[in-house]
Amino acid sequence: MKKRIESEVLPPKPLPDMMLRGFAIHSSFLDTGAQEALVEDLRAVIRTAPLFSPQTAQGKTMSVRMTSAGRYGWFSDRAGYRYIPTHPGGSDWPAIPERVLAIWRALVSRERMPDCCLVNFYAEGARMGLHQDRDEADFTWPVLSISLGDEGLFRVGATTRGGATASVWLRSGDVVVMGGDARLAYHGIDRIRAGSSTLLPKGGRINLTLRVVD
Ligand SMILES: O=C(O)CCC(=O)C(=O)O
Repeated sequence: MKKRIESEVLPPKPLPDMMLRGFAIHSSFLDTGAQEALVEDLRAVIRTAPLFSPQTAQGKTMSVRMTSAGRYGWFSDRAGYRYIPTHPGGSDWPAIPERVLAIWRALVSRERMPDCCLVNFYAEGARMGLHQDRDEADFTWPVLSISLGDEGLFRVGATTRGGATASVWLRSGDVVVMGGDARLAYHGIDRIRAGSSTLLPKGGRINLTLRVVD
């Protein structure tokens, strides 16, 4: 009964503008005002939980700087990739900003909120190699990705390593739902196009990924 009442009063989930190998891409989902408001929210997150440069298990420093908001934050060092309950500096992760949760509600779920909002910052030259998001307990929940600032060349492959890939430039305000049969698809950012956006005064790209962890 509760479900019926909700579907009668709540708007339906918006349809994506394109599908890329099973990932649903909502182009320009956020207008400029919404993007600017998110950047303000993220400044507060980063003040509480400063960006850091994770190391891979092989001891390489990642070119992307990161922090998180939520019950868990994503972390990597010589011991491997994992979620941790506090910032590496020792403080609690800040709460996920309400405006970020509203995007999750609009595109994923109104009942279950994400546990982690990973904040990736790409300065010019930063990239993220092809990888799967598989540190979460339940792959029926999608990963939601929000792009802000400079454009990023997003590459998507199959759910197994190797084979064909397809790419698209993600622009500021684009939102991607990575779920369904493509939840474990390999994906990454080949490069950013420095200077392609004026959203961040010093340039660069921010990507948020929202995940249900456990
Ligand atoms: O920056 C992006 O668009 C992708 C980020 C990503 O793949 C990740 O955080 O796992």
